[in-house]
Amino acid sequence: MAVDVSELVEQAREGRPRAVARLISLVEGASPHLREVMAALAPLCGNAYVVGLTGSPGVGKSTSTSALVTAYRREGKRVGILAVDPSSPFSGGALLGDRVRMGEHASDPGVYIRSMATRGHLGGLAWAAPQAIRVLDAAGCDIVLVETVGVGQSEVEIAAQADTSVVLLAPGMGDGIQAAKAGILEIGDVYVVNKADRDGADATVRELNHMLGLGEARSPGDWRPPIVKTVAARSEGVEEVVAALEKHRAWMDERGVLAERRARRAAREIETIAVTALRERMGELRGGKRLDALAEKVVGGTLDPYAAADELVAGVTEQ
Ligand SMILES: Nc1nc2c(ncn2[C@@H]2O[C@H](COP(=O)(O)OP(=O)(O)OP(=O)(O)O)[C@@H](O)[C@H]2O)c(=O)[nH]1
Ligand SMILES: [Mg+2]
Repeated sequence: MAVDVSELVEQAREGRPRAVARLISLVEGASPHLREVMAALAPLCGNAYVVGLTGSPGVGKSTSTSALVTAYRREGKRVGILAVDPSSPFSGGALLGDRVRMGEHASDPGVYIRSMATRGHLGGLAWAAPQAIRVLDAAGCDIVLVETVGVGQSEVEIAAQADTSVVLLAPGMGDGIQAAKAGILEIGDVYVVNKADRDGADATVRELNHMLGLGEARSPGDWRPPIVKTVAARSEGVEEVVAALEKHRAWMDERGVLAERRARRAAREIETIAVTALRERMGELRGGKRLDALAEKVVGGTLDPYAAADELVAGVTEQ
């Protein structure tokens, strides 16, 4: 099917949701138009503020996201939501519940909701999410909220892609100890103890506070991640979360940290694209004669594996 990329980008800029959806599909599906789309988007990006939300399953990420959207919409901001499921190869299905939970925003033209599965993607989350974020950014979103279930590496990856990372916990989930294990104490810029209507919320805050204080002694100007208690289901504490996000943004702006983070993010993105391309070509070579020939030489002792690798890399990068 013929695709007029500049027309699509134009329509997305006008805020047409179908054009936005189409563009995300193009970048997500690694279509032949991927490069053209990314080139068209490049000069339009850089306005959106990207907030990552992560935490264990069921902690209240979607409910919190929805409440945050309501708060930002009240300020007249355009909001993009990217719900990333790193454990599923299917887009949509597992996140159907989210559609329902976000239902109140589904018909709001100032809100884009998109779910994305990343398992099975070459490069996974690190490859797929930034491109969808770019589409939402170029489409004029002021805020992009990225929700990821905290499983394994995914929360670290999403934290690397966000301007500000929110880590959610809930009382009584044994989260405190798990938090330390999973290393989330290093990635949170803002911590939210949700379900504060349940017993044990204060204990969770205390425990978290204690663990955050155990790290290295901070210098006076350092960011100290705040802990906010919320009842997302009743939108309680959500204004405090918005305030904490604003504060973190201002802190980063003042110190040039935001620009630094974004540059690091771009560097990671370039690296991921390059490595993914190299892997693909290696894969093509693996089935071919070049690698076989090199392997034979290494076994025969006429070539050492480093020299063989150099030759292989040279072969991969020549067009
Ligand atoms: N009691 C209580 N329940 C809440 C609160 N916030 C969310 N819930 C409920 O907790 C359940 C899970 O909420 P979700 O927002 O779907 O949690 P999630 O982290 O997005 O879940 P996954 O995406 O499946 O990982 C739902 O039944 C919510 O209604 C809260 O503040 N208090
Ligand atoms: Mg969810």
